Amino acid sequence: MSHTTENQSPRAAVVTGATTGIGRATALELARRGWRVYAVGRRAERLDALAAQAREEAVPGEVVPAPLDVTDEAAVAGLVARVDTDGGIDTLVNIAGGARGTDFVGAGSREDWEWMYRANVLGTLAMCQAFLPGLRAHGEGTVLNLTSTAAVTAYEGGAGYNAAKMGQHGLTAALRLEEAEHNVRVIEVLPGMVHTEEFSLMRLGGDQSAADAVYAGVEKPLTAEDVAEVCVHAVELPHHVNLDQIVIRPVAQAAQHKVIRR
Ligand code: 8X3
Repeated sequence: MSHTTENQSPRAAVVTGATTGIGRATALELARRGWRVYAVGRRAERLDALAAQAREEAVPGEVVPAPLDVTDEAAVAGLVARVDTDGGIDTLVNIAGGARGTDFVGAGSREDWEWMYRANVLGTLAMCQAFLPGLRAHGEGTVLNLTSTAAVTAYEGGAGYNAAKMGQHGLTAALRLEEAEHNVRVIEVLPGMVHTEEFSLMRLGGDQSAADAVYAGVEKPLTAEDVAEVCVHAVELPHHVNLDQIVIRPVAQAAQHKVIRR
C-alpha cells in the first residue's frame, strides 16, 4: 500500500533517531508503507545500512540517509534546504533522545543531565523550529514527539531522565496549542519498557549485563517494532484525528513500579 496526501503526492517524513531502536523501526515501517523517509542520525553507516535494507526489500517508499546531529543547528538547516528542494515533508517524527545514568538527585552527574536535556529537549526544539515553516505551509502538517512514561511518572534514579522527558512533554503540549491554528497536528507517544539494542546499554554506561538485568524475567517487554506500529498508525490516521497522547506499556509493566518478572 502506498500512502499519499490529498493531492496524491507521496507522504514524506523526517524521522530522527533512525540509526537504532524505535527510530529505525519507524523509518523502515513508513518506507514499507510508501513514505519517503529522511532518516536522521549521527552514524552514517547505520543509516546507509537502513537504506540498503529498504532497497533490498523493494519497499514502495524510500529511505534517504541524512547523517547529522539534531542539536547541530547548521546541519539541521542544511537538511531543511535539501528537503525543500525535494518538495518538502508533511510529517516530522522526533525520536532521537535517550537516558544517561540512574543517579539519585543527591549524586546526579551534571554532565549526564546536560546531555539528556540537549538530546531530548533542545534536539526536539531545533527540529521543530527548522521544520515548522514547511509543515505550516503544507497545510496538513504533523509533528510526532516520542517522550516516555518517564515524562509523566518520576521514579528513584530517574530524575535526570524524568526532568528531560518532562521538559520534552511540556514542549510538546505547548506546541500543540500553538500550532492548532496552523493546522499542524501534534502527537505525543509515551512508551514504557521497550527492549531495544541500545537504550539501557547507553543509560548504564555500556554495561551489557546490567542492561540485560533491566528486562530479566519480563515475559514480553515492548519491542521497537511495537512502538513503531503505534507511531505509524497515529501519523496515518486522517489528519483531523489527533491521538494527542498515547501511553504504551507492556502488559507486564502495569505501572512504572509494577513490573511482573517470572
Ligand atoms: C523508557 C521508559 O521506564 O525506563 O523511556 O523510564 S523507563
